[in-house]
Amino acid sequence: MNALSEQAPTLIRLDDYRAPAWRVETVELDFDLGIDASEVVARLLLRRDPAQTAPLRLDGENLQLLSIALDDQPLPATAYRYIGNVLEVDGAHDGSVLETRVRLRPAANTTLEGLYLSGSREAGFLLTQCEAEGFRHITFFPDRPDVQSRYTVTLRADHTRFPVLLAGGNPDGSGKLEGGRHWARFVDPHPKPSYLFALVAGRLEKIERDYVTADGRAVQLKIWAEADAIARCDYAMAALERSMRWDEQAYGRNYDLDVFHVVATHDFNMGAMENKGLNIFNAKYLLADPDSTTDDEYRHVEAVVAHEYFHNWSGNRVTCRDWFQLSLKEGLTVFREQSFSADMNSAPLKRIEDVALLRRAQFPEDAGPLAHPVRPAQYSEINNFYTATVYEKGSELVRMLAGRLGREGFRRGMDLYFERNDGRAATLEDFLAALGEANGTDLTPYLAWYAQAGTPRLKAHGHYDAASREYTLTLTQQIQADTHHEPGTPLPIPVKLALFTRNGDMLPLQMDGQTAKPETERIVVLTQAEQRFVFHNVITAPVPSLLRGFSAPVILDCDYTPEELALLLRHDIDGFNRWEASQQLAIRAYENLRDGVADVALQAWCEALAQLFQDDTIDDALLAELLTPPGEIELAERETGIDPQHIHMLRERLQQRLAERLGAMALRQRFQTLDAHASIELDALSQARRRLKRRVLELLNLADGGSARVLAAVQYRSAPGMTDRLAALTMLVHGHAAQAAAVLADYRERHADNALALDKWFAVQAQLPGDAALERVLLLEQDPAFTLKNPNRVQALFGAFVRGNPSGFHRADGAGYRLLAERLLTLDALNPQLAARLATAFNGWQRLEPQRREAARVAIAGLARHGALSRNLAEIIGNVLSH
Ligand code: B3K
Ligand code: ZN
Repeated sequence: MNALSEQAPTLIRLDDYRAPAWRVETVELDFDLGIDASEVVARLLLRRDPAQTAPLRLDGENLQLLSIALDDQPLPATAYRYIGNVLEVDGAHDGSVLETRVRLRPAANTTLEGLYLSGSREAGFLLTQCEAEGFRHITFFPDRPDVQSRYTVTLRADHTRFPVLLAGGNPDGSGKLEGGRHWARFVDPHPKPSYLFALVAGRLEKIERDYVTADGRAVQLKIWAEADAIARCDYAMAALERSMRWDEQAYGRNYDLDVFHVVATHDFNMGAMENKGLNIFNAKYLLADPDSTTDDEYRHVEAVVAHEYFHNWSGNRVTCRDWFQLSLKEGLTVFREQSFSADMNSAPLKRIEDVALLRRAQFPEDAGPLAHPVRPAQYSEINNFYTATVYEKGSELVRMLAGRLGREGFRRGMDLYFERNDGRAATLEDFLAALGEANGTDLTPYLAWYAQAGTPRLKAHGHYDAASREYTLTLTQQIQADTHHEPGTPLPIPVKLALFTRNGDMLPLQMDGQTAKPETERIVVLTQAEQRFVFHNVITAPVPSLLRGFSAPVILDCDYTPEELALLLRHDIDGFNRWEASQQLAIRAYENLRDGVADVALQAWCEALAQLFQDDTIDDALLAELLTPPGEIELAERETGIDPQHIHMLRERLQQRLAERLGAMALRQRFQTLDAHASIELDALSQARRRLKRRVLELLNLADGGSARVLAAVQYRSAPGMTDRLAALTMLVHGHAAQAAAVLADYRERHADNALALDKWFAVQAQLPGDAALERVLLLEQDPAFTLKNPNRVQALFGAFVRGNPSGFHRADGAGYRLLAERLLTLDALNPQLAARLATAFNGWQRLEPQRREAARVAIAGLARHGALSRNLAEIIGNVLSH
């Protein structure tokens, strides 16, 4: 626990931003690496802002200062002060060189921030994680993204223990030293902020590929992993090449160093990190092979490899002025990654997955006590703001802008953005200015989106006048307060729409003042609190298809009848809106069941899907998604007095009604047809078949559990790859099938040496529905393979339980909440970032039904009273409790 955590948390405010008084032009870092102790010498060439008088202050946390010199003169103790994570130095001037030497303790660093050890003392390797503020755990530095410097890094270490030495930048020599030691130097020609610094040292294997960029640079691509994992890196390498080509073609962006290193580690707090020239990945998002990786995971690997690579421009070449601008790089890069994945796979499915994620993760965040604008106004611990809002909603905002400007206009804007801000630390205003200016338009009204928390609500009401053949669509938006709690301004909300006849044909959309031939799809932009849009020559009362492709991240409220939704579900050619119609209809059907009223919507949903189930022109993967109602978290979002176990039960019943309508026989036949193609191929068709097969088996389980279990048991044994095997395992375990114990034991043995596959073994069990989950979690904690020190394992057991299993976590007796509170305390002492992330599972407790709410409150309040929480956990608990 560091000193700061015992003080009252300081709030950092966007409005307090000041340009740095001191910058660092060049940094020379010399590392003498060892597992227990490493020493770092840093030589900083300082530049002073002539307009400011502040003394030189550098950030530094948990550093043991061994020596300090200014302009080659050792400093007397009276000339500097190291107090409260700040080193203040007297006598520095513009052009001074400050040299510090510090000692670090990598093996004792369980926070996985700064310099730390991955794996065991004997076989593991050293690595760094700096974003957001980890560099100050390595050396004294103005550790803020608007200080950009050129880095020269020299690593020295024992040759046998650390045969591979890597840092960001281009290699600049290496050699032998006395005593079995060696050295390697790296020079990065591109000035960068400290959060992009990285090093790796240890025993690693590599795969290599030569790559030539579109502008002719020869680049060596190297992926590094421990010996037992290197055979699982080929897919990532191919994905990297695809990403590099795509960024050249879609954005004209080329890679800019001679080498690009990617390293896999099993000990990582997040998905991956875009350090300049040396990306570091959580193994979960880099390693892949058919025997241990599901289709979904393959797509995640491809997406994360692309995401980190794309950061080289959106993040590294153009970085953020301060951490409030985080979405400038993250929202934009998620958008770029989503576009890439849509191009590589199925675009409508990608859109469905992205919106489903937004609704599952971001909407609840935005609706509860952790809500914050995409550009927050203040924070205590920046690591708590790597949120779904900054990432996913941030991406939606970029998507709206891209849609508004059109393909070419957006590219023109992005070109200007990169050109104008290359090498700079930019703001969201800079981004909107470049996009706007390149298109001769003012995009500043979109800034309002970045300043308000909460999901906007959009109401739509249509009126058809048969006599005048006019259709009037009235759109109304709810106005929310902005960052400063000032009454907000209306947001610009682009609504992509189409009108359908009752036969499912699209109507031409003719609006006032329009001369060109009317299109059948167009975007109208709502800019006021309420607006009417009138369409002429509409020959029949239409059914509107609104917000096509989810053209704005809002909650739409439209007075559709179940028949109208069923019509869109059958006929809409926008894959996303077709799915959306199914989702909306399923919600109504769910409400029919919940309220015990006439089941008109339930009938309409089942009938429409039964019809589509027979339609062999529809894509298998899309069909699988159409057959899936919204998840339990989404359903809960619409309610107050939430009982997650009741929601689970009702959702099961809803699916059972669908399964019965489709019929056990038809489901079995479909399963068999799909199963005849069982393979490990990764092409879209094969993946789509596996996706539908899984869904069909789940439905069959509800219509005829006996035969589904027999099929699942066979599928488990004969599965050619992980997708099918895990689907079968999950079904048997969650259904408490007689075979469950045997398949779990088999899986355990089969994948004992593969940490990522074993994580899934933990997760499947932690997601047992209902009260049974908690006892299983307690049992699994005792498993020799469980450890609180590995974030993936913690997520596999506790993350899956508290965030991926509402009916298991939310027991009526509150035992789930007490367990989480207890484990958070232990975890917080080891890894505050991880503890804080897990604690977000308490979000939304205020909306639980009274008994659960009280149990949750007691558990959270108990945590809050605990004196020594980390700043990370304290901020989350404080926020969760205070609203
Ligand atoms: N930029 C990193 C995330 C860093 C998180 C720091 N707590 C990965 C990414 O978004 O690409
Ligand atoms: Zn990112």
